[in-house]
Amino acid sequence: MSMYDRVTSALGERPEGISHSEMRKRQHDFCSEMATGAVAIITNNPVSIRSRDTHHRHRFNSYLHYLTGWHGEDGVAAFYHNGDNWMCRLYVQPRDIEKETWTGRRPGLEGALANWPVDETVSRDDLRENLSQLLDNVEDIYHIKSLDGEVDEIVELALHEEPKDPRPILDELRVVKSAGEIALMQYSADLAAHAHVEAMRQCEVGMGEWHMQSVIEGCFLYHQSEWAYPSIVGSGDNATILHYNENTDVMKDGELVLIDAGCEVDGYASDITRTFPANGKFTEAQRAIYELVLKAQLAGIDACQAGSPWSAMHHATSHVLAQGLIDLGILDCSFEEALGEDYNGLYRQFFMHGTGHFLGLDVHDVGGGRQGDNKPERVLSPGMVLTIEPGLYFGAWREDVEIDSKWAGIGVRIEDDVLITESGPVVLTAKCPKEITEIEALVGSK
Ligand SMILES: [Mn+2]
Repeated sequence: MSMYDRVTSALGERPEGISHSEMRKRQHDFCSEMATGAVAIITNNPVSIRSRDTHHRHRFNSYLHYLTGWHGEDGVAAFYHNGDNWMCRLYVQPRDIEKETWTGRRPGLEGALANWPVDETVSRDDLRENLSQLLDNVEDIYHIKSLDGEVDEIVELALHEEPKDPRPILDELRVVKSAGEIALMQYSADLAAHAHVEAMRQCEVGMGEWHMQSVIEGCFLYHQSEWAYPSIVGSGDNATILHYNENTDVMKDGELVLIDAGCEVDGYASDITRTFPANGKFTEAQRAIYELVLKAQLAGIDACQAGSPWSAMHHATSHVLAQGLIDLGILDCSFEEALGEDYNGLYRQFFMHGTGHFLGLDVHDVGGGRQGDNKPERVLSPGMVLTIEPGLYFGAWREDVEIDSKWAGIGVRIEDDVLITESGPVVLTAKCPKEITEIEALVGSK
């Protein structure tokens, strides 16, 4: 059985995408937060040049996707109240056989109206005149700037002041996931979990980091998915570089391999990190660090309780790591010094990132909560999905801190996706093993 078929048979049915009625409810909930005289404009993401006349693969704007499911380039949704109801007007590229021959099919005005949850469609060619008219004498305009230059100009001419930002309203809606969204996120998590399992199975000393990347991303593509963020495959010291994604080194005997990779299903991201020995057997030092990070991760997951403040999970992982670093003799100080007054103590030399982030249509999803966000602390509630991903990094290349040769070159991160429920945390990525015995049995077992 090919690895792709093995993943297929392990996966359940792919869930239906978000229904039109759910998108209509989102539109309703969004518009209800605005005054009836307001107009909200949601644009698509711009295309970006990859080389000369070739573009990067386009990724739809998550807000436009959330409200309308529309992906077409140049798409713009405008929400306005017509006196009786909130209306969703969608500007789309009109049918054009000549252009479609080159760049692909367009649903056009009729197709978009028939098959997307919108009330009206207007040609993008008429945007300037039509949208300007809609905005005439409107004082409350909601608009996200810098995505669509033409819309920016139209809004600027109509308003002469800064538009309101619709994101705070939409982010509050997006941060709590519906049953339909959770089903998609579970599938996304399952696919990424099985892809990681295959990478561990295929791993052999002497293979390239890029081979692991091809296994993981091949599994995504084979199942009509793609990466949610550039895959990180770091072996040896590369595992200690947080956003390493060159993936160009050969995996050597005695090294750890850290893979941080996740996929997208109907826009919903998964985000998994696993760390394993290239040769299938942890050394004593690697095992000690791995066990400590795993202990911290389990404590972090335990702290994902409805009603708990966002920071509880970071505090939980930090306590375990600070004490563990002392117990291993890596930090020679008191627990108070290791942890620091504001969780910025000596342990941060080896754990320099946050414990997690929200997950959804964006891999670092909306809703705040990330360390450094200067907002009131969020309280976890059922339907929220976040990652728990503590790590410890002992880069041999670091000059800022003294690292005993015993630990040099060890980088470990363990990351799962966690759904908050009334009855406690549910690990969506549970199908990806993380116990040492499971990993040692898996690596190289193809
Ligand atoms: Mn993550």
